[in-house]
Amino acid sequence: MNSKVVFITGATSGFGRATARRFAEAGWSLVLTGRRFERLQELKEELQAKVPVHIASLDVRSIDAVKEVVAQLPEDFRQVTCLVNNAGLALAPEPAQKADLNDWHTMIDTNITGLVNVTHTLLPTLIETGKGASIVNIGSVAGSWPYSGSHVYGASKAFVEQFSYNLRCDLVATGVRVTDIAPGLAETEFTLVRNKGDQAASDALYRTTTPLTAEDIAEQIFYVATLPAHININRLEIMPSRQAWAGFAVDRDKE
Ligand code: NDP
Ligand code: 8X3
Repeated sequence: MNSKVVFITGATSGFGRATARRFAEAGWSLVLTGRRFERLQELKEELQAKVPVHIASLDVRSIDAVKEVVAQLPEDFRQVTCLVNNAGLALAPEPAQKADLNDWHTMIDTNITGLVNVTHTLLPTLIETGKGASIVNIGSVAGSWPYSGSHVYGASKAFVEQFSYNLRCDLVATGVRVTDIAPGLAETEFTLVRNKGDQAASDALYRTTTPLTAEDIAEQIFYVATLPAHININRLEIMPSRQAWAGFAVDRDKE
């Protein structure tokens, strides 16, 4: 049995849940966190016959909560080898000038503050694990490519990208690897959350194309975390083959 431990934020849905299943297939012990505890319980029930599973309700925005969850890890789950910083969300799909400031703060608090909270708290453990340890941060194509309605979301993912590179510089002699995984269009609950529960809006985005699946991204996360210890994938940008970049926006006079 593989005794390595993966710590996943946002394991209640989408990429995080698929990642839990992928690492379980390979025999890793799982620390699964997220705010919706019932979903964590369901996932634990599904996977505990295969591997050891520890679940903890966690809102990554609270540093006190993060510290408590890490401090209370049972002995067999303490030596984390891989941290998957996946918890995150987009809100306010409308243009910046129409967006609610609270939504901007929620994205900053979750995608930036939450991610640094968990990273800072687990860094000593990951450094102790050393060679072969990894931090896999979930960024987005929105971190590199601007589009209308991305405002703070894309900017928060640009933070994830640069933070990942900067971490690499500091951790280069520790054996701890850092990767920014930047997915494009992927069908999860992401668009449902972005549109505040509007299932029709979510269905409309994915229905007439072929988006990535949560399992596609979980496979990439597992891949980068299980490469030989001397290899670091710095950034992996993944789009569905039916997605590409749009052109520049140009404001024109009416003729
Ligand atoms: P989902 O909405 O399906 O999953 C998001 C996860 O984040 C949930 O498990 C949710 O758990 C968790 N989460 C949200 N806020 C918090 C919080 N404050 N504390 C702890 N957990 C939280 O979307 P995805 O799986 O698609 O999203 C996962 C990551 O991938 C995000 O960072 C997203 O930005 C990124 N991404 C998504 C893409 C897509 O097209 N789907 C493309 C590129 C990047 P809970 O609500 O239970 O707390
Ligand atoms: C989510 C992908 O294309 O909606 O990060 O910005 S996209």
